[in-house]
Amino acid sequence: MTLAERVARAVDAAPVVDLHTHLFAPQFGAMNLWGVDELLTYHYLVAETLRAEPKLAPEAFFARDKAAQADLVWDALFVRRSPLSEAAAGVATVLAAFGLDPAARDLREARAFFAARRVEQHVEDVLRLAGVSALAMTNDPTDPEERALWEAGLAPDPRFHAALRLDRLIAAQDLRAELTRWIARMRPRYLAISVNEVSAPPRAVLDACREHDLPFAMMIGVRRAVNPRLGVAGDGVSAVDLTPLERLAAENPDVRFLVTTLARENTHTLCVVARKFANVLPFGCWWFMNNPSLIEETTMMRLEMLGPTFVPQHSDARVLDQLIYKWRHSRRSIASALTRRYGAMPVPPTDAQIERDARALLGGIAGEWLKA
Ligand code: RAT
Ligand code: ZN
Repeated sequence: MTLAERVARAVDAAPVVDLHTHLFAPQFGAMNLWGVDELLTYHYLVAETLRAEPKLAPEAFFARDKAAQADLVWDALFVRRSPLSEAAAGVATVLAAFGLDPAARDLREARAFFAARRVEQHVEDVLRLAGVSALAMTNDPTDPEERALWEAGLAPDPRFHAALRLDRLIAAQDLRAELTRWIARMRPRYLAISVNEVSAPPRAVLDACREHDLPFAMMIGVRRAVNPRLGVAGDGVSAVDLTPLERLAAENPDVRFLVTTLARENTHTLCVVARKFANVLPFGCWWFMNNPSLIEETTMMRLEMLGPTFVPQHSDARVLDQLIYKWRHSRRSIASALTRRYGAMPVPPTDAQIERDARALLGGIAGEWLKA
């Protein structure tokens, strides 16, 4: 077996702990999204469809029901063009994994397949096909639908861990009380926020992290609603100054920070910050970075600068079935970067070494931070 094959085998076998998704455990009912219409109306693909079909006004697209939107996406990106973008290729990978034809002219066969699935079995099959053993959700108590479920005493599948999202909760009048209440109710594994520029969070957030021994996740570099006509597909990116992150890590050595950046230009600086501060854990290739070439490049850079002490990827899946492609594709990029680094060692690694590293990178380190 070649080195590349040995590494691929270990990376494929390593269970994933997925540090950031937008998935919901089956107990959340209709909030748990799956199936071909959900896959095709993923906002990454909506943006690509509206770009490919400039005569289709966003307002006209969003006015249609979900199945009609999915038909439009299928026609624009799969029938009349080849699915070459990462998000489109991902749908093809998922369909093929279920034995469906990614080159079908319409969605009849795929819809019939998903309609015949039982949700409990589907969750098991997807987690197995993706090799995912645990994951973090994104939980926002300001969302009325989600809030009602938590208040009704919902207990999620133990593989689906809560992560308390603060993007909107942070504006609460009595943030301290809200945090106490939702930490008690959700038992989150970390607190999280997405920001454009880094600034110190309110004192109540850092206090809650200390008191409950919870990491604080910062997702840095998003510029919301650059094109508001695209709705959730309309956000952009900018490279940002990470000096405030250094200050935050230095002033709060007892708080652990999970950090991902959206701009490719910020990847290197984040590695340098992490070299200086062991309480900063770089994780994932977020959103516009979640492409095979950038995952490989980013993973190489992180391996060269940090060794195997980071979390190379998270899926950011919004639709359950996406776990299959996000992790199959990411595993390839991670294996390729690892193979190149092992190739630079004077003595080739043993199978046991490769397995140890693959397990740490795919799930071990994330599992420690998530207590999963
Ligand atoms: O990647 C995405 O789906 C984005 O829309 C965002 O949800 C982003 O990942 C976030 O968590 O803010
Ligand atoms: Zn996300």
